[in-house]
Amino acid sequence: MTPRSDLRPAPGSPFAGAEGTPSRPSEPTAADRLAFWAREAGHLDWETPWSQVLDWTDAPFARWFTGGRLNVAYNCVDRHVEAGHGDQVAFHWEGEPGDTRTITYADLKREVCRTANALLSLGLSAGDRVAIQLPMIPEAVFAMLACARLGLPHSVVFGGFSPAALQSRIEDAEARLLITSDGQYRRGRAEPMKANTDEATRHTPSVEHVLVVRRTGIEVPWTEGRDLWWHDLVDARPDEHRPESFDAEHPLFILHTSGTTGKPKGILHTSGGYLTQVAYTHRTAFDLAPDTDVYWCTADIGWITGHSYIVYGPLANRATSVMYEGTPNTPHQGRHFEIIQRFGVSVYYTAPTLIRTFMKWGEHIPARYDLSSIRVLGSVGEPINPEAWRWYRTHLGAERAPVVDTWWQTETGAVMIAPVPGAAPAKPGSAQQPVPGISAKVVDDQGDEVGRGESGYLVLDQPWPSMLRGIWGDDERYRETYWSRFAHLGYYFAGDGARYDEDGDIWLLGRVDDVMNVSGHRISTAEVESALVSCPAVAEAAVVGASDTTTGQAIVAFVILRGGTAGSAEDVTAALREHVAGEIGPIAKPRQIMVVPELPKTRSGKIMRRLLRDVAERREVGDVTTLADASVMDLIDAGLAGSL
Ligand code: 6R9
Repeated sequence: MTPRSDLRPAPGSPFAGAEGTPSRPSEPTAADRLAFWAREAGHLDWETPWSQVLDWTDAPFARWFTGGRLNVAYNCVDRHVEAGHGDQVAFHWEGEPGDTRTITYADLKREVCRTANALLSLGLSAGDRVAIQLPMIPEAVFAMLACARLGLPHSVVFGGFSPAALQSRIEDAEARLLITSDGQYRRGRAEPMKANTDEATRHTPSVEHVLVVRRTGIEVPWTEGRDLWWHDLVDARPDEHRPESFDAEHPLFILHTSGTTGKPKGILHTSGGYLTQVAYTHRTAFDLAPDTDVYWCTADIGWITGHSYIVYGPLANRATSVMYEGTPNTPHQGRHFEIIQRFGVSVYYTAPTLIRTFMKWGEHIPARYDLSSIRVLGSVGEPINPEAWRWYRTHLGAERAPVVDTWWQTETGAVMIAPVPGAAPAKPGSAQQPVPGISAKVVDDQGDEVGRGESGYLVLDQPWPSMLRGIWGDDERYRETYWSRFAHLGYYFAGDGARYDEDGDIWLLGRVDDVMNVSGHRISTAEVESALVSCPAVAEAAVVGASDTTTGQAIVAFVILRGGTAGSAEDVTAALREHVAGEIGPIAKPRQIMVVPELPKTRSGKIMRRLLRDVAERREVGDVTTLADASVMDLIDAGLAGSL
């Protein structure tokens, strides 16, 4: 089917009248950009063509490919089978204990259809939300695609999140169904999962059923009538299901991410524009050849990278992927390299924190394996330091594979800034340029573009197809968080600092807000602070992200204890670390907790994290003149002397 595209800008859109008047001679016009995206959307199969590429009249609420209808799961699965690729492997899956499953596109279609039929039998209908907390097992992909097939927005929750974190996500989405497993393998052990999800669902009346995959065979608590085994419900269902089409703007999923306040934001993504951009960026950033490449993205499905670059992008492009369940050092530190060798992985996409961990383990480990299949290396999650970039290229890429540093966010849905592999001259540590179709700028406080060699804020000055459509249930927070900083210019503010180099290439400098980046995971200082103060022993808490050679940033907390707290400082801080892990999840456990008598505050009562960061990073403390009481830092110093 040939999609029809209407490239006229909507009345009132900032693009109206923009044709032919690029602000710089080398910049594409808005009409060029829309034509570009229309062509990319044409790679998908639409049941009904769109009538307009972009409707930005209700900015910042975008509508892409308006009037178009498609089925996301059909595009990721069925159409490849119909085109004769049913026997192609979609996933080489490997479990942590070493069990494997090979899933072809024909297998995937059968599994997704069965799962969809099972969800229908539970009375779910388009628009109902489904929460998913699963390990990295194939059923996670079947579940997501079955939801997409039926128009049920999914809300995937990382397997390492605590019951409380799961509960708040289920409540926010008002999910009717939770899909989980009995347990999960972590570092060689079968850990419970259902027991944790039961704790979360004790307080979530919206959940009518819990569908449980048997993964480890461990004992589980069971609620008759509510809980259902996957193998009982799904396996017996018919493996045919006719997909129905949905509006291009039908919600595809909600994914919660940390913001500057304690409450995670439910980032909303929709169907047509999202799939267009994830497929396009996956194909071009990794130079994907679907017939010959074996692609492996090491992210967890609970993060946006897993959604866009394990599930939707690769499957839309008919990629053959590797999916691995476990940790990289189980049972030994060469596990990833062994997998690369076994499956002949040609495109490997991971995070700088893992590269730095590999560096720590030593280059003799990858040297034991045949990694010659590797053709392209990708990086995501945080700025990649040049040392890690070089190590990655040398020890995994044999000095010839391009390293593609991809900058993007949960909110952007897909890659936004990345070098074109093989085409751009390599610059260790720089994401370089917005990908074709995307416009990004580095601006100063006023929103004026900074010059070469200068730093400022990263903004996206034009809408893009996979942009978030809002924060679930909170339009005001959406406007406030992303669009208020440069409201007069209509720019999206990403929350990251960046710099142009002398060639005009972009270097990312990390977050400029109170969001920390620990091993590529976003955690807000406020989230950890509220977890700490929820403990009765803590009177006040301040949290900062301090630089860490492995995890990028590490969480360092400063706490004031209530009078009469029993136990030694070590016992108290150890208990507090566990408390935070219990409230949020082990990823949020502070590396260090320091007990202090006071916290540095401005006269208006704002905690000066900058000074605490100096302490945490063992630097000379900076300017203290705006402190209400400048002697506080001396007090903190005196109290900590010897403890650092
Ligand atoms: C995809 C993902 C987004 C934040 C983002 C930025 C940081 C991600 C980066 C990068 C520098 C890169 N970030 N990729 N910083 N270079 N290549 O990670 O999404 O979890 O939402 O995090 O991560 O600070 O703002 P998300």
